[in-house]
Amino acid sequence: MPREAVERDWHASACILCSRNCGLEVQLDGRRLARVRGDARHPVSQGYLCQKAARLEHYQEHADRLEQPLRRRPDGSFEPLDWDTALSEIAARLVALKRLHGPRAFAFYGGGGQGNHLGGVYGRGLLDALGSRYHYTALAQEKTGDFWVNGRLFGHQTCHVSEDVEGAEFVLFIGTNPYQAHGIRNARDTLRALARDPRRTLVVVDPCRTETAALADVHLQVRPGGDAFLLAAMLAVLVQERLYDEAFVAARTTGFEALCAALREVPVGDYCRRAGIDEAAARGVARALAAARSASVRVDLGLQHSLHSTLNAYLEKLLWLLPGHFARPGCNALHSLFVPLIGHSPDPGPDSPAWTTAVTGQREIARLFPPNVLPEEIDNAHPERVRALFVDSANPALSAADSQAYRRALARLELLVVVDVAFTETARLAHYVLPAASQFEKAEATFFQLDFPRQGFHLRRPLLPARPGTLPEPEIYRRLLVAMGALPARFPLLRAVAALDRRVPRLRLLPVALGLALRLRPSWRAQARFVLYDTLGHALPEGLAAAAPLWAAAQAYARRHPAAVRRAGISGRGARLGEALFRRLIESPSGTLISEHVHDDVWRFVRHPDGRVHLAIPELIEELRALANEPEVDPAAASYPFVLLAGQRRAYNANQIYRAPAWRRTDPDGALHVHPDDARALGLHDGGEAVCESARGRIDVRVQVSDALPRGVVSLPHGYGMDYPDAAGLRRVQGPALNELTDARWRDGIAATPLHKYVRVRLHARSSGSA
Ligand SMILES: Nc1nc2c(c(=O)[nH]1)N[C@H]1C(S)=C(S)[C@@H](COP(=O)(O)OP(=O)(O)OC[C@H]3O[C@@H](n4cnc5c(=O)[nH]c(N)nc54)[C@H](O)[C@@H]3O)O[C@H]1N2
Ligand SMILES: Nc1nc2c(c(=O)[nH]1)N[C@H]1C(S)=C(S)[C@@H](COP(=O)(O)OP(=O)(O)OC[C@H]3O[C@@H](n4cnc5c(=O)[nH]c(N)nc54)[C@H](O)[C@@H]3O)O[C@H]1N2
Ligand code: SF4
Ligand SMILES: [Mo]
Repeated sequence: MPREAVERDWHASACILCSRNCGLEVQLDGRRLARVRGDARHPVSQGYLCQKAARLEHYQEHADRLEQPLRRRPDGSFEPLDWDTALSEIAARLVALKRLHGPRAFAFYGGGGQGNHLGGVYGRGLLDALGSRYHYTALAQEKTGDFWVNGRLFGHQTCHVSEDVEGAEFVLFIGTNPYQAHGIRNARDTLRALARDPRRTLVVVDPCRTETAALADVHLQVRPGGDAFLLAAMLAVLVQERLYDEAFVAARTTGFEALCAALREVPVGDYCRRAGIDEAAARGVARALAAARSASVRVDLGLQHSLHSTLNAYLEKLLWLLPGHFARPGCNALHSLFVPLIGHSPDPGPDSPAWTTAVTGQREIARLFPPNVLPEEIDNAHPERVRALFVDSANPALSAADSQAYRRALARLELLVVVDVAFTETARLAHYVLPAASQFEKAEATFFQLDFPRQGFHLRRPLLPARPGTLPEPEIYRRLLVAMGALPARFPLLRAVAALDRRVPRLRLLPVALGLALRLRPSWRAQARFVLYDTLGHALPEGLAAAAPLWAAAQAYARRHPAAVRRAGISGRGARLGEALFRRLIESPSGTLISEHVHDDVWRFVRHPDGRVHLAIPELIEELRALANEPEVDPAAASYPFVLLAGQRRAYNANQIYRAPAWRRTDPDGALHVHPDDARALGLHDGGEAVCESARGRIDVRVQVSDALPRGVVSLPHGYGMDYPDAAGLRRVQGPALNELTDARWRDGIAATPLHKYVRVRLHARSSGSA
């Protein structure tokens, strides 16, 4: 393309590749995202971008983008069809399935990943219309153990914890590599500032010498899966040496004694040995953490995808709670939620609205269900098995544990519908494939507002019109619900009021009319998002109709946190403050600050009626005690002698969001990292090929020798294994399809989250030509 073709205008948007959703600016060349740079006006990222965002054109335009609805023929091939036919056929099948088998026959998977959460609001409307609670998501393959613990400690599963890495004197990262994975604001700048400052301490607990660990003052190279032992030992040091904050514990918590009794029994030296950590080093870190004026602890998949993951979530939180590093500057805190990504599921019981699944008896946590149980919930003769599944913005055929079980289960469904921008591995198994507009072709936002005390929100405008043949999710689900008879086709009266409001500035009739309509028509209330979309949506600036439900969110948020919203420079009282907040969102193409809390607010976010943190969780105290009887295994002596970390975050992976392999500048094959001594012993060489085999499956891998891992541990990256046409049009798999190696039954006992960081494998060299 000639350079002159590139427009000179920079359009504000956001990166869709990780939970930080940095603000960016884009120059367009026709429909191409020709240039991308950080947006200095974004209130949170302030111009920061990492290397992955520069390549977003490979998401927007590629050979597997979908352009029309597809229906599978009996021979497995697909035929195009028009939207009306597709949606009326799907609607008829859903209605019939519900009549025959009830709401439990239906499940929904996904509804937003690192990017499109606005669309997810509407997808959830389909579940509500069918009366089903089966919402399966990626969040329930990593974070639900953590949410469950929050529910017990703080009284509600929406009590989510944030860190203040930038303000903390002492920072502890356990099982996370923010240098690559981010997850904290402007990660590389934040990490460098931390490493440079001699008054601050960075400790990393990770089996590998990651880029983050290399910057640390102390790196505790824990044995994979050994964290529960290490954390228990460090907590025991706090209790046995009386290093906890007695005043804080007395004034703000309950249950300390029951917990203490278990921690006093912990043999510190023995547990450190089992974790592979020098006892003096572990004691040193526990003491420094307790002595620090402020400390923040941040964890991620290294804890959540490993052995004892729900117990780990508990112990990790105790580590900052006992010394009182909570609700103070530089410490962990709870934060407010502008649009709750998750809900609360009371523990199952006679009066609980929460469901347990029909086949595996899995409990609902935070209103979510874990992908690890879904194959069993489908592939079964149980009368209440899942028979119909919608998958939206997820690719479980590759990204969920146990691809083999998933392929089998998805093939047994009576109805599988996939809503995606790309013709994914999951789409190829569907009865219907519905093409969505991309995240640069519609209004979008993410609900990852997980910061404290300041929160931003970024409502992104469409950069481009949708491709012909595609629709944004709000429109897909609205039309589907209308076809199912679950929603009126139009709201003429309310629309007329909206049009009037739009023509006459300052006239604010719609809120009143809406309130009245929802009161008169209780059946509309459950689908208020669609009512707002189809009425208020028309009164919003061009392209922003999908943002209409944010009006209700803004009202609710302003009502709950008026002082914090006003501190962000938004003025008004009562409903006017909500209006002003909503207007601010609409008028801020680069995003805006929406609230600024004070640290005392955290105590308002605690939801136990007594306002305290409940330190004792009996089920987990029991699991903590049971560590003492856990048999010691020596992986090296077993038939699968290596521990595979199945899913590392690296410079060029980004979940399943990029399909076109050309976006990667390095590591095209997603190499297996292996220690030089192990490589030598196995006859593997750098750049060569190997076979990696678990009890569940085997895959071919490229080898990269690396001394960043300990002996006996190997790693493979997440986000590979998609197939994609090469220059000759032949479909080729790019890199490891990791979940061929994992088994859906390898999961946490409470949350059923996968144990991807502890996959036992064996390796052998693959000579060219060998099978
Ligand atoms: N580049 C890139 N960034 C991403 C993503 C991506 O695909 N690519 N995905 C995004 C998503 S969805 C997520 S959830 C986050 C995840 O972000 P992270 O959890 O930070 O990323 P990982 O590399 O999966 O795992 C973190 C670390 O856990 C360590 N680890 C492995 N086993 C253990 C163990 O037993 N104990 C301890 N303590 N540590 C262990 C690994 O060595 C690794 O360094 O990243 C997000 N950011
Ligand atoms: N073995 C192993 N497996 C893992 C992990 C691991 O570490 N190891 N990590 C797990 C984790 S933490 C996560 S978060 C999951 C992520 O895995 P998934 O839940 O599958 O989520 P993504 O990879 O984000 O899914 C992206 C899908 O959304 C589609 N998409 C993009 N934009 C749009 C849009 O605007 N609309 C619609 N409808 N679709 C869109 C993309 O084309 C793609 O198919 O993977 C999990 N799987
Ligand atoms: S940190 Fe990188 S991948 Fe994450 S949102 Fe920012 S630019 Fe995108
Ligand atoms: Mo994730």
